[in-house]
Amino acid sequence: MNVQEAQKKIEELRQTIEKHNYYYYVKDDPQITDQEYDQLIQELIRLEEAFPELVTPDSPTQRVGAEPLPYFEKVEHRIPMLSLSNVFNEQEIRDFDRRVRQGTGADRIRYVCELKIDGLAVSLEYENGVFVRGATRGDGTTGEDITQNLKTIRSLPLRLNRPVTLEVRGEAFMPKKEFERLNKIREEKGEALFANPRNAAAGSLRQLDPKIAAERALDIFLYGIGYVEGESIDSHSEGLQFLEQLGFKVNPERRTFDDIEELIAFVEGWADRRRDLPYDIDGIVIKVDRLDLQEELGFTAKSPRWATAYKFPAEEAVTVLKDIEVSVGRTGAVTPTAILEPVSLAGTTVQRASLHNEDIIREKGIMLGDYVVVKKAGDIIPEIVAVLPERRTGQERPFQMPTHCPECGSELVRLDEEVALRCVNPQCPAHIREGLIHFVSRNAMNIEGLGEKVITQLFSEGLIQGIPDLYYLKRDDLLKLERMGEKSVDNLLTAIEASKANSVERLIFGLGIRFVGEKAARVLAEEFGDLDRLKEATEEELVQIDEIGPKMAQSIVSYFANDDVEDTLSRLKQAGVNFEYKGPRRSEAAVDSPFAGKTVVLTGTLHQMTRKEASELIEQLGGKVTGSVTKNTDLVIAGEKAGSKLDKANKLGIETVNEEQFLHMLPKQ
Ligand code: 3B8
Repeated sequence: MNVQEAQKKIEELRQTIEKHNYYYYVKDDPQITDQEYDQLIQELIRLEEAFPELVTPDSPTQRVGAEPLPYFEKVEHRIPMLSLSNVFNEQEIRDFDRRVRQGTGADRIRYVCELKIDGLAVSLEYENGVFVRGATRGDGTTGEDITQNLKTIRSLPLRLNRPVTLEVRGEAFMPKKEFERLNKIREEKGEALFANPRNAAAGSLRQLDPKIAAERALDIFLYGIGYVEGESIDSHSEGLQFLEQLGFKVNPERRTFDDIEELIAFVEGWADRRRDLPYDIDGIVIKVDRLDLQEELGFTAKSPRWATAYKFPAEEAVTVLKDIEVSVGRTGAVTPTAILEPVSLAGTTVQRASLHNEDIIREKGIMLGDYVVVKKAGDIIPEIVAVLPERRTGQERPFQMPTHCPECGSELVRLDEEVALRCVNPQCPAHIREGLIHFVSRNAMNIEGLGEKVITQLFSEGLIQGIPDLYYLKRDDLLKLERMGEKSVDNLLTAIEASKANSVERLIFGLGIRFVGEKAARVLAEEFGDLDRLKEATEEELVQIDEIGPKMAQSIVSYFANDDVEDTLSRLKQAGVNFEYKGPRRSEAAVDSPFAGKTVVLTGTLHQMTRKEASELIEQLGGKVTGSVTKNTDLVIAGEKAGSKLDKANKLGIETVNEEQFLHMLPKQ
């Protein structure tokens, strides 16, 4: 093969590869297999090795393998890279809209809303359609040249569909999955973990050695044009379409609005839906669509007047770790809890955070007095995700786990393969008290008026020593307690009495058998029908059941083998507590149910019931409810504002129904 032939073949290969790159990484819709793609790359590498003079910087082979840099070159932005002003609530959105209307004299404005990707702002320059330079925002005027690192991002086109010269802006980010993968590897290697995907993305792009970025699957969405030569574009939405046509990855979740009410509904709708996205967003960007109006509005010193960012309530905050409290849970597990300088997080004030166990304290290198990053995951207790060692003063002190139970003084033990330290003294008051709190809790026996406070009070007054004592409480004894009037005592006794009639899955869950959660408790109830039958079950019998594994089976059998448990159960029975399952039995439920044996995913908002209620119904009807859509999913129930899960189901050709259709599938009452 001569140079001319090689040149022609190389050019063909590059175009083919870039095209498939586009389908795979930008469109998320691969047209060839990974092996076929690899073959194309290998062929190109072979040819480029044979004709090194034909290698160009925009060749797909040049995405990785560049040498480490001594430092980053500075880049002056031709047009400053400003940042966005923020708004935090509906009122501030309306205020923004009013300012825009006043500034332009228009009484109705068309806006474009985009997801605000939580990553690192970058600028990309293309000359005649070839990627020549990429930079960070820096201080807005001067950034750093991170071209080598940006080239490793597969969705970033090295060559555009047309030979345009332009500068585009976007957000480089790390998908959540990649972040988890990366942190898992770092954890295994004993390396410091990244606090969140944004830090991980920024950390990767600020490395002088591009091999590090190349090992991490970063991604990029483009959202704006800095400058472009020889194009006439009249609106931001046209601009985004233009970027898409050139081969850039532009976020599909964008919408234009002529009505501010609809815009507000859209923006607020994302506060919850964002959790379903495969990447982090921290808000919604609102932009005036017409470029002439943008120009008319202009900029303040720091940010454009034609755009703003609606920020979701922060789900992460920085605060000081004042102390670590150690408590004993109902399984005897000793758990450390962080006592924090109060800080506002996702709309509430947080003063405590879960530390799970000692290993986490050691892994993250947490010291008393440290600045820490706290995060709210869903609606549950916040947790500490990272320490900020750069903010240490030298006054921080290391934390030592106690060797003895803080409640009963017995020596703590670490059971095989477990991370948690445990107090194994069954008489430990903490143990018993926590077990009682669990027993009465909402998802267990659901005894109203009996919370943590009252249980602690009853316990410390010696009125209850164990679960069955609850059912033998005397009105007169209760009346002697502080802050307990006749009315509350009667209400309490009524609630306790009512709990006797609960279907047995609540009791099974409430007993606090290790590894038996709410779901397993229901399965056991459905399977055995009553507690006396379950008590006699053997391990072999238990592991026959789909949802019951060997660990749980063993735990159940050894629980019922205990003499104290025998006594507890007979006293409960004597008190009149129901031992029977009141729902449809497994074998009956499965008959004729459209959910029997089906794997179902619920997404979006339901109006006739909560997702939890829906999922209980489906399970009673023999279905299995899971959290994510995969090829094993049989049915997706999509409520209002269903997002990526619904998209995925459609893509995979999985049957989907809306809420109304779902209601029709349920048996008539
Ligand atoms: C003007 C427009 C800054 C931004 C902008 O997803 C400006 O538009 C900006 F001065 O920072 N993170 C986006 C995102 C960020 C910005 C933006 N649009 N979608 C983002």
